[in-house]
Amino acid sequence: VYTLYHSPVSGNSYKVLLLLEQLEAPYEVIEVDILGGAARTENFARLNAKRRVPVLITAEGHLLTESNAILWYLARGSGFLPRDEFQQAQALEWMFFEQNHLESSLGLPRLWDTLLGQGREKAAAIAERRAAGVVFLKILEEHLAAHAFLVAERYTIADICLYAYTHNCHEGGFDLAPFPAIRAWLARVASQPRHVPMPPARPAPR
Ligand SMILES: N[C@@H](CCC(=O)N[C@@H](CS)C(=O)NCC(=O)O)C(=O)O
Repeated sequence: VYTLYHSPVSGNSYKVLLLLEQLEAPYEVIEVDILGGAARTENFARLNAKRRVPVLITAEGHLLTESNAILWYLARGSGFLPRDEFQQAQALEWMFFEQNHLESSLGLPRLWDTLLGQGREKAAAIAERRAAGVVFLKILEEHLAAHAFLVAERYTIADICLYAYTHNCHEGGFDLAPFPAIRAWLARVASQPRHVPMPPARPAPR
């Protein structure tokens, strides 16, 4: 049985939960109230010095952080990771793009503006992330206009990874209307067997 330290507002946590569900793997969840600061405590730092979720504990008691490393570990030997080594590298290519570019531009306006209600204090940073995010959405749109899925023409952990912060980017003020290929791909991902939705962001009281 896996143990997942998880937050329902965290897209990085959601990736792992979604794959565990789709693998039909046995797991238990320990919920961490990250908006209340529960990941920043000394107690939590003893578990993960980076003070972040997700954290996965394997049945053998090994601990793994970094959502995309966890996806990779869990997907080995399953249909969610391509067998072909070049396609594996292509999956990583998208997953690094997600961590370097997509997560921080699509995800942070949702966190700052909607979840934390810091839209006024962080207005300049949010505008900057939104502008950057549109550039990255265009890159994704161009690829998905020619491919049903990100890699290998089928659903893999690369799709799970990029879905996490793309499907809810409207909660951070993005408009996906100009991106029909992304919208069609989001629907394809959401219709995969054993898909579980991520709870919508509850706006912070202003
Ligand atoms: N690169 C890490 C990022 C993890 C991360 O940023 N986690 C956020 C939630 S999505 C977190 O735990 N934040 C807690 C905090 O800021 O106090 C991953 O992919 O797992």
